[in-house]
Amino acid sequence: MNIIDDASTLAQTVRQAVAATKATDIHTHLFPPSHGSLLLWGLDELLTYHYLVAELFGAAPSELTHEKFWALDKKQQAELIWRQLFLDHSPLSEARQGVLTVLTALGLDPARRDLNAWRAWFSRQKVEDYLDRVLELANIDYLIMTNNPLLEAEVQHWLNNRPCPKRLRTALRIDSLLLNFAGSRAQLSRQGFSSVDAELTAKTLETLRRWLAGWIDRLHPLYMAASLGPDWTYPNAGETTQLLDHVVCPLAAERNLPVALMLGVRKAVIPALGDAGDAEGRSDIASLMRLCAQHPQTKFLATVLDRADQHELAVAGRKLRNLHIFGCWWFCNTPSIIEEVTRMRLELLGTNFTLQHSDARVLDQLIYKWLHTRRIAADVLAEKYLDAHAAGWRFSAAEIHRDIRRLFGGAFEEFLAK
Ligand code: HDL
Ligand code: ZN
Repeated sequence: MNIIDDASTLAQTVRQAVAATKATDIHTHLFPPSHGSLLLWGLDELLTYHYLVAELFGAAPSELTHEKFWALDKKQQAELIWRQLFLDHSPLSEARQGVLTVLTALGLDPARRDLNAWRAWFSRQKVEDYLDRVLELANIDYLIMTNNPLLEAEVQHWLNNRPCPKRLRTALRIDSLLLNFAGSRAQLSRQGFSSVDAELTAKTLETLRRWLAGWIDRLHPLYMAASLGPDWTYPNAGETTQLLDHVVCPLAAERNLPVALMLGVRKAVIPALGDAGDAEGRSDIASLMRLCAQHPQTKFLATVLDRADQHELAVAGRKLRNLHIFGCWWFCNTPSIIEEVTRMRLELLGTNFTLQHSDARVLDQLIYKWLHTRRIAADVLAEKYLDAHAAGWRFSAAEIHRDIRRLFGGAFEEFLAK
């Protein structure tokens, strides 16, 4: 075992390991190329990412109403965003810098400021090959999608057995079931589950277990997931508690599938913004801990949207062996918060957490979301290894690579296999 004796070699080895280690992207909104327009990619999709749509209305003159923006076609929307957020106001936000990082990584010089030249380049890409190229540039071994078994636009592709590359794995997204059971009954009926009463009777709960088990058998998901709001508490007298207790958690335990809970989203606070209209709030981590304790045979993954909840979540991750903490989600996926949260999690959890997921909605974003994360993680990890070195510990390169892989997906895979 070649032990590293000096600090500068140690820091260099850590940085090389962070750059070289394949990451598993455990939460994205990407789709197989065979699922057609569901898979977003290319310049105009990059520029009309809902993060940039939100920023547009903070920069544009008030004459630009939401309605006027949505009346434009995708190309016109992209050009307006380019003008407002890159030319008239400099690209200093994370989402804007992400576009620049992607262009540079693809060999398209952002300083040229030439949308049409870049559009021509993208038009020459074949999506199946481009997918592989992006995964290589982002240094990802495989990614996990978000698959909603109650969304007709998605369901049709799975029922028609459209092909899906092995490097795209599934996750069953069940917000609609947990939060809008009444509104889910029509789609359940269209899938042949018409005997679902409005009330959550024992018979209905059994039917819902059968329906969900059918999707597990069809999609072979790595986990089931739901995003819940700041108002979520557990237990309570509502349907979400009953569905967690009598459908989701028992089935998850039976199939050894984790339940991923993404806490703190305040949905559609500005409906006119579409996907950009969500905000966030504090979550009740005590409810998460009660759920984990109530279902000791079920494994839970969790991430939170509010920066202020991150410490309490990390402490919860120290207490519960069936809870695994992951990612710097959404409004926490910014350099300053990734740095703060990663440092805190290393200090509280060692390597027992998953450092990041991209949450990418546009394929090309994988490049910047992982490049930016690796840049920040390398600095924080080098600091922590140097602290241990200064305290007298000595590392081998193999141990460092082992640790980094754990943080970039290995700990998640160990948790799945538990
Ligand atoms: O609920 C989620 O999975 C969130 O990630 C939302 O999709 C959100 O709109 C998003 O894209 N965040 O990055
Ligand atoms: Zn997401």
